[in-house]
Amino acid sequence: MESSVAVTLIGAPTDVGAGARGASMGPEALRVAGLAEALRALGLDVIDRGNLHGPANPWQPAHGGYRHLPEVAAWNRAVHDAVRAELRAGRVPILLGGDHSLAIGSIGAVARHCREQGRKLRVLWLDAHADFNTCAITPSGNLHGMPVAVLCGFGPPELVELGGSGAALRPTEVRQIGIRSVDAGEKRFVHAQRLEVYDMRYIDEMGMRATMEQALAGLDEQTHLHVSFDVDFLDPEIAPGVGTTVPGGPTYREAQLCMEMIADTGRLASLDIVELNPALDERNRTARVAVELVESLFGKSTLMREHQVRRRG
Ligand SMILES: [Mn+2]
Repeated sequence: MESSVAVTLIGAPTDVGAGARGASMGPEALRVAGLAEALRALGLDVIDRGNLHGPANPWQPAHGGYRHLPEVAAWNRAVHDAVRAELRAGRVPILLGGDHSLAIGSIGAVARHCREQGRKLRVLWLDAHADFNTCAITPSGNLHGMPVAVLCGFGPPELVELGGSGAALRPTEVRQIGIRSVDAGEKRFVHAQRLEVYDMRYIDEMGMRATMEQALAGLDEQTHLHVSFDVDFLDPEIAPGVGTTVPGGPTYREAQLCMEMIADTGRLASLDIVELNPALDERNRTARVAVELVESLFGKSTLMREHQVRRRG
């Protein structure tokens, strides 16, 4: 009998990095939708640490190319320390955002942990957007459009060096899936940095199965797999409760297959669930869809699958 997987929920109720207010209510909406109960029903050991604390949203225009940089840095320091503590305790941290700028602290801590443990890292970035802007090319200054660039070393030092000196990630450690909205300057930068992007056209042409086989290729027992799940990855038909809806995303079934194929690897070791915006949702239905997908990410399936039979045997 294998010991059960231990996960920890960490709420980060802020929207300081976003262009719309409301993602600050995301952690509570996920709790109300029954996230902890759903994971416990799968046999996981679940601790909910409640919410982190940080500065209020000052709702100011950009200064020097960034909106709310001191506030975003403060929130990310709190996220970094909380995620790091869970990883050191051997648990799987699940960050409940909050906007996607919080991935800077979360993945910063994961990358640091992997360096210390001599483990490889693979980041799956499920998102409608590449989030690869810098202050020089951003149209808005909103830091939730910049976390991948910051993690790769392109950004202000107070964010780039949050998890130690130097860049947290190499672009080769990232796979982006579901992308369908990239700003003009960002497009050139994604290309220049050779980010591996599986955009919606790729998914349309190849199908989700072949896409995920590519994105998950090369994982081994030494690989820490992190999933950064921006809820706007999903088609707005099934997930209207986000600040930046982009039509033409994965359907419910495509998203389920994506999550199930990640679960099948058995390598998932940390997770972000971000950009859920209850102010724009309809009776919390987007939160419920997110919970259903996270259940699949942790191995819920309709039937006993081959690998589960083998593991239990
Ligand atoms: Mn995002």
